[in-house]
Amino acid sequence: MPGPIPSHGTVIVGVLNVTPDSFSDGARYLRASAAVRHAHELTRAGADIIDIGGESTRPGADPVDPRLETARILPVVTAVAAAGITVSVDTMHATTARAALQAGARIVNDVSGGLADPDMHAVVAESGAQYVLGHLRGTPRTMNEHAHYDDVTAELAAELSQRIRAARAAGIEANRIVVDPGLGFAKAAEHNWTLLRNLTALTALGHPLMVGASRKRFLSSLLPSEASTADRDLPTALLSALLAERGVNALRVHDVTATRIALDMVRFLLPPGGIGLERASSDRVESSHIPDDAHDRRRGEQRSHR
Ligand code: PMM
Repeated sequence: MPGPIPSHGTVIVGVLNVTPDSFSDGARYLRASAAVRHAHELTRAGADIIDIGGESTRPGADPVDPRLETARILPVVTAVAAAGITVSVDTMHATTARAALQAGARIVNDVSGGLADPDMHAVVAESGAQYVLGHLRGTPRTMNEHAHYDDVTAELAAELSQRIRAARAAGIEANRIVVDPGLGFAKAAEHNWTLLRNLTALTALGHPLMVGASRKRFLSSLLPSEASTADRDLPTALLSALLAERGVNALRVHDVTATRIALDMVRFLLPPGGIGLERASSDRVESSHIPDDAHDRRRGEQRSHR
C-alpha cells in the first residue's frame, strides 16, 4: 500500500478543522498558529495522520470558495508537513487539493468521492497521493434530502463502486484508493448503524476502509438528552475499539487520546492473528492491530511524559 493508510492494521487520523463553523470544533483553530499547535497536540496524543480541512461539511453548510478554503489551510498544511507530520487534506475542491499536495499533504480526503469537482480525480491521479473516496449524495447543503434508501448497504456499495471506477478511469491506481462510507453524509442515524453493522460489504470492494464517526449526531442516542457534543467522545472511543477489531484501517477522530487508548486495548486483547474483517481478495486481514512501530513510538512518548 503506497501511502500512510495501511491495508492491515489501524491508524488514527486526528481532525483539524480550520473553519469558523464546523459542528464540533468550529472557530477554535481558525488562527494558523492555534491550528499548528493543535496538530502537534494531536500527534503527541497518538495521531498518525492529521486531516486538515477548511470547509465545514455539516448538514446545510454553505459551500466555501476554494480560494478562501485554500487561504485558510495552506499555512497550516505547510507548517505541519514541514514538522514531519503526515498530512491529509479534507477537501472536495481540486484546486485546494493541488495546493495542499504541493505544500506537503500526502492524502486527499474527498467526502464527495469526486462528485463535487470533476477535476478532483485528475489532480489526485497526477500527484501519486493516497485518495480517501467518501460516499455522498447531493452536497452538504442538500444531502439530508437524499437520505432515502431501500437497502442502504447494497446501494452504498454500488455507488462507491461507481465512484471507484471513475477514479480508476482517471488514472488513480487501485492501491491508492481508500473508501469511506461517509457516516452522516446523506444518511440518517439508522443508516449509519446499518452500515457499521455491515462493513464487510464495503471491505468486499477490495480497498482499505476509513470511518469518521467522531462526535456525530447518531451517537447521541446512546447519551442522556442533555449531553454535549464533547460527551460523544466516549461512544466514539468505544466504537473505535470495535471498528479496529473488525479491521477498519483508519479512524478519523477529534479526541485522539481516547481512541489511542481504545486501540491499545484492542492490541492487548487480540492474539497475534486475531479477528478481522474478511477481505474480498487475497488481501485478507491476518491480524487487526496498531502497526508495531506506531505503537512502540507511542509507548516511548508516554514514558517520556511520565
Ligand atoms: N466527516 C466529516 C468531515 N470529513 N472525512 C471522512 N473521510 N469521513 C468522514 O466521516 C468525515 C470527513 C465531518 O465531521 P467534522 O465536521 O467533525 O470534521
